[in-house]
Amino acid sequence: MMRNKTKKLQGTITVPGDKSISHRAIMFGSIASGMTEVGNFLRGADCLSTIDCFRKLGIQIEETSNRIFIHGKGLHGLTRPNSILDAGNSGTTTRLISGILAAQNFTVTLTGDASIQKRPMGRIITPLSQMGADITSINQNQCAPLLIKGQKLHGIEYHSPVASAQVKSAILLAGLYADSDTSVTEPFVSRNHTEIMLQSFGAPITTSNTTAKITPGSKLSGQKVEVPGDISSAAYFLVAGLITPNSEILIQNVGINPTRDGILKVIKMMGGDLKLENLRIENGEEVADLLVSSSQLQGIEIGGSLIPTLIDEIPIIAVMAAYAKGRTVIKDAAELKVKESNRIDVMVQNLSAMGAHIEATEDGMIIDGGFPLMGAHIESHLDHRIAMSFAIAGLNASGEIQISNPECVDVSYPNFFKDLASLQI
Ligand code: SPQ
Repeated sequence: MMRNKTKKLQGTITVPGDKSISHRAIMFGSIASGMTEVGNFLRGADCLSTIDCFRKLGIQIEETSNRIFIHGKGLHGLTRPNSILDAGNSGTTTRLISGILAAQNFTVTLTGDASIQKRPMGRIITPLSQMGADITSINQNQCAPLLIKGQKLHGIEYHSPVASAQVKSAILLAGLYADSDTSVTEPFVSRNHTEIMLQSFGAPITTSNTTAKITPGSKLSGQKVEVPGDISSAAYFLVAGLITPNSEILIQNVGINPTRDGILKVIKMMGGDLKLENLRIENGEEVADLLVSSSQLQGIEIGGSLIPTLIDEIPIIAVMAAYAKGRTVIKDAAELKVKESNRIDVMVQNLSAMGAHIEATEDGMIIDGGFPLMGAHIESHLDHRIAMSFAIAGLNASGEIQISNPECVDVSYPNFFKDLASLQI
């Protein structure tokens, strides 16, 4: 079936709360003493998995429409769950909670869906074991399900081979329980929400260049956390506004933490018309309203320290590159292979099906932009970021896009399709 291209997108939207920050608020609130109140919490499937795990660990968590109240029981208040902990589709839940569970005085089994059971957990098992943790991959493949027998931990100085906030956070959380300081040094700085929020809960954390260090021994105190909008969710509308003719979109209340704002830099490098308005700081996190208008974009090269600041935006950046003039090269992004899907292969398969000129490389992709895109059947591989990226790619294609399992967007953005429709006037 043929379908007309979108003529224009116009309007103001507010994207849901940041997924990374929402997870952390539940986790840190649970192991803090006293009440933590979380506003603008992301009620997406991943963050609900985190709530479910901590309820099973004995924490009372109340939910109103978008506020969450966590009755924290302190660092040593978690209790042995009566069943397996299920992290669903969430890598963040699996890896961060492992750091906490490694130090408890009970044993748990932690698992997740089929995708989680394929994602690498050796990257946390190795450093946590160096701290004295007892973690076994039940299928002996360095993936979940994991059997975690809580132990007394000691501090380490860990040099991580990957820039990963999940690895860093798992180690820092275990470090809260260790008998001496723990530090993590990364090749490049990854998102620093754990450092910012743990500090506001009262944990002594210091950072210097690519190293974060935690000193154990202090208790955490419950806080009021207001979660900013998720820049990873805003990215779809930023690109939609840039690649659709006659468009202007204002996205309100977006977190623009410098360890997450690579997408904004890339848009500027590609010549996109993007303005940041109403800049402010909330709970130590930078926040702004973002205004984008239709733009003629140019291909660019992306790699190095920029990559961790936009790792989850690479699928939508690839879409933007397919609509830009000239060549875009994305390198140093091999981490994409171990996300909810292999995001290099899946982007190349699906964008090629639409007629884009794209090839996979060892650590990224090369896109020659500016060729007309057409409708195609898109395989989401149940990956929320793939489904959302192709909903945007389809706006300016001739012909219809059919995305398999589009409901997988629920992981990070349950109202995505409704919000997109609201801009199509
Ligand atoms: O939680 P999950 O499934 O790993 O989610 C993803 C995503 O696209 O939403 C990755 F697939 O985001 C990660 C991100 O890639 C969330 C995250 C965090 O909150 O700490 C950090 C990044 O992962 P990593 O492995 O680089 O630390």
